[in-house]
Amino acid sequence: MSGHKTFTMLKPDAVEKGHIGAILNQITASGFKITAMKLTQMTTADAETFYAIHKERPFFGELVEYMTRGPIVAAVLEKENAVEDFRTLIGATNPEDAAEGTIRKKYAASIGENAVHGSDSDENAEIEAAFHFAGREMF
Ligand code: RTP
Ligand code: MG
Repeated sequence: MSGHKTFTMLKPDAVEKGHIGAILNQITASGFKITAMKLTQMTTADAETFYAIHKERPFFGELVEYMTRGPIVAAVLEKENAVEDFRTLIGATNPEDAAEGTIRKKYAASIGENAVHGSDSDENAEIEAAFHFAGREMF
């Protein structure tokens, strides 16, 4: 059985451009329930840990710079089949490849600055939610 929880971040570019409300509206209109949420800013150490899987990739430095340059919205979302359905809702990593109507197609500027994060597995959803939220902040 697939899990019902995923973790998302509205990345600094989405916050800078004033897209928080529109993106959250699309997420909730698509059937996701928000069970934890905050505006926060990642430190360099936070971003290096969160994206540690990419540390050997050529874009790692840029990714850490980008993810720490301003506030993000971190949130935990619940829905049946949450991880897969949320990845469908946000669209491909590169907005040029993202399906019409997806969040990245509408709000992302480039593969590097792509507006939103979505967990890629049930296991990572749990790890990422616990990275950003204390137990009493998740409902
Ligand atoms: P995310 O983890 O943020 O949900 O994105 P994703 O699964 O779609 O993509 P992933 O391969 O995990 O890459 C993480 C983030 O790194 C940046 N990136 N830049 N310049 C590049 O070629 C490049 N490739 C990836 C993006 O911000 C991507 O979301
Ligand atoms: Mg990823």
